[in-house]
Amino acid sequence: MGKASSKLTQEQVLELQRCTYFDKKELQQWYKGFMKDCPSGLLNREEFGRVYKQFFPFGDSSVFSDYVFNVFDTNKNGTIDFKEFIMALSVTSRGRLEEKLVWAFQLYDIDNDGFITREEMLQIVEAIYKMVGSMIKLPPDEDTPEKRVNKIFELMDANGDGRLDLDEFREGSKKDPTIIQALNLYDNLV
Ligand SMILES: [Ca+2]
Ligand SMILES: [Ca+2]
Ligand SMILES: [Ca+2]
Repeated sequence: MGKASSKLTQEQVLELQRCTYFDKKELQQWYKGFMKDCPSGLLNREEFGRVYKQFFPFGDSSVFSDYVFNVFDTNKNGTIDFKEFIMALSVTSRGRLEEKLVWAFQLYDIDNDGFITREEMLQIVEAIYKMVGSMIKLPPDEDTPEKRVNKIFELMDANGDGRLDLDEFREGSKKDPTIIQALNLYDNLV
């Protein structure tokens, strides 16, 4: 890519229309905002954390945003370009349930080996509690990350091997939709 510009080319728009649920106008708007927040066109971990903090000003979102960053950064090169950004936004805000499920699975499967272990789920749930825990009232059987993770595993780990594959995660999420809802962070914005 050449010099960063504040408008997408016709070609870029067409490509992004193919791989997102946004229309031309929305894409240009998001691009403008993205380039304003991030003139280099590449969002690094720290900048991403700062953007995230605006959504959760009262909690500590730093740990969670780090995990989310890893999922946004699909080619794992340490920065998020506009395409990665808008594709993640498209899935998390407008994607079909199945797409959201796969996206959420990637978030929880920190080492990307195709299974969510108890430890991985605990790390993510701890990060979520740090971010929103003080703002919401949790039921007594979920008021610590450990309890929450135990509950999720009881619900989802159908074969009892202590880890969740995508099928178990998919079936379990039908029983407990809050697992996915927790990720719909942009619902009021898009
Ligand atoms: Ca990247
Ligand atoms: Ca894993
Ligand atoms: Ca299992």
